[in-house]
Amino acid sequence: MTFESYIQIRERSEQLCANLETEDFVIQAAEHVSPAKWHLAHTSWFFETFVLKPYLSDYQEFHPDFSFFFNSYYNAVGERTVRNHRGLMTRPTTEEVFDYRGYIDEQMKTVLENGLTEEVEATILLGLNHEQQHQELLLTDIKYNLWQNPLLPAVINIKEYLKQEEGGWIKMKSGIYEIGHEGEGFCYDNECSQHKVYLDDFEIGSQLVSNRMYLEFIKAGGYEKPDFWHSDGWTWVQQEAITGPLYWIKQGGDISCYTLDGKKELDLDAPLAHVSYYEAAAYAEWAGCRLPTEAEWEVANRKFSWGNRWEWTNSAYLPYPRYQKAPGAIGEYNGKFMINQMVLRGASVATSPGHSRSTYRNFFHPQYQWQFTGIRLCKK
Ligand code: AVJ
Ligand code: FE
Repeated sequence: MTFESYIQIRERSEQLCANLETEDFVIQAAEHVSPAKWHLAHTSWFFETFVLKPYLSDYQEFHPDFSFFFNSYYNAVGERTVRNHRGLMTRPTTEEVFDYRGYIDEQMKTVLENGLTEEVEATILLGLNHEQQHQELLLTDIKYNLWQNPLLPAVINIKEYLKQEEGGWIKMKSGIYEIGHEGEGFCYDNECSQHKVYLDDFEIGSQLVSNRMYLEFIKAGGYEKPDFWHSDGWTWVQQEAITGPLYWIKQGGDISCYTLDGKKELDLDAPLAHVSYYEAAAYAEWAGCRLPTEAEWEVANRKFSWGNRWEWTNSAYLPYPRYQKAPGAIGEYNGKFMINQMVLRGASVATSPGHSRSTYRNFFHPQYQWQFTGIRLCKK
């Protein structure tokens, strides 16, 4: 690995924020999102904590309190800021966070140019993949934070609603398949070990559910009766007064939506985005279908390449056979979240280039709508 390949990924995080004003960097509109400033600092903290401190002799930390401020959830690293207080940190300033990034990159240059052991190289690679995950979170969190603003500002030129061709069904044969990662190239620990699964015959949609299709569900009273919903899903709809996907703006008969590129007319033929697992499951039930399992998705995806929305699967986020956590703090990266969350497959318009793959397992709690999440159906 070279400093050039490192800095290219690091710079992208800053490029995504190029049109933000200082005030935009600071707010945190909900506990599950973070301020842009926090993402920029936390990804630097990752390199400081897991590469610079252990491997660079005489490393001087940038600031003695940053380990506390920018630790996300690593108990083995120590105490940290309460999650829903991230937006209350007006200091360090945004400028200081950019200085922190510069300092970390300078120090990383020394590490990268000194020649790397396999162990350090693997940790840096994890750090870069971590940075890319946070690049997607930066986008989704900026969107959520600025959505609170009545001006509905345009801040990033991303086309969120790409057209897709009309769909059909792909027939898949029953049999024993292998899923999970094996061999060369980076993967997260949660993609291992590769293992066999038996799949019955199934049919999976060649395209994602469109806004138009989802609108039919709403018009049919999908949000007004419990029939199609899980119990938890229906409780969520009622408690949160949910009437549709996040970011839809209904005015009279017209529907527009908020995007990172500002308010746009909703393109009915584009793939639906910003639904929770509960909505995905209810829609599938209403349509007389079901969601694919993650194994079905992975096997079908090998022949096609999907990656416009994160697709909710019907699989709980659980360890694969022979799953092993890394020793120490890094072991907290994925494994401890294997409870109460659902697996999403694919990639989205906000995923960093080259970051996903057919074995990639994303995961979120079932009520969240703020990622670029969509629906692919399987026949019952
Ligand atoms: C895989 C997207 C659920 O949001 O916490 C960031 C990514 N892991 N830092 C998350 C992640 C560590 C993770 N998701
Ligand atoms: Fe993180």
